[in-house]
Amino acid sequence: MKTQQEYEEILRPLLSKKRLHHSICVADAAVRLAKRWGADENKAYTAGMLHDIMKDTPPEKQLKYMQEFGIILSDIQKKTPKVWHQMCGAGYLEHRLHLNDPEILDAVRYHTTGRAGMSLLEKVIFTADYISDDRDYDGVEELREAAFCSLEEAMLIGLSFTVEDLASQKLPIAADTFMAYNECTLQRNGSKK
Ligand code: DGI
Ligand code: FE
Ligand code: FE
Repeated sequence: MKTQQEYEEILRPLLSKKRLHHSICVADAAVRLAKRWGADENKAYTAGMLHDIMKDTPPEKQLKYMQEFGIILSDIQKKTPKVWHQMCGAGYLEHRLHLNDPEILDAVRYHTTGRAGMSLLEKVIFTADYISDDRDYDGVEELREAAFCSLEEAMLIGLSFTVEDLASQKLPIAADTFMAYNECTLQRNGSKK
């Protein structure tokens, strides 16, 4: 486990000031959620700090990295470049920074899309990214409150928001996003019966 300063030194050459600030805010939210829901606080901090490590890397360079790391894109994935930074980020952490904790790598790998069967740490990072202090969108307060009442309910609100937003722009939606969304709705309806 590195200190905040050490993580900042890793991230500073790769991220804009704003994105570095976002990463610090997500790490902070992730630790608060980890405390609330009993996830590993150190892993939550690390994954939160590093989750967007490839976000400011140009798409062409991300493609090169993914080739180097042996990441093969599906046809839909090829058409969703905004999602690449999650896979490329996990690959970069593993192959360039030699971070080998599979839980942290998966939390980064699915932080944008989510997926079915997410681990607690994956849910914590996914949700922290929506509620971090730097976020300011309509409904963020509602999501912040929800996240401390039910992580799954907060995820469903976040996923619905993302699916609606993408569909309104007629953008392709990642298969994992739908799988995560469906699982959240099914669990919720199941628990109501
Ligand atoms: O990296 P952040 O901005 O902190 O947040 P993020 O990793 O959730 O990325 C959000 C961006 O990714 C936003 O521009 C919407 C886009 N995105 C998320 N899921 C999908 C997607 N874009 C497409 N086309 N399809 C998706 O399923
Ligand atoms: Fe991201
Ligand atoms: Fe983020």
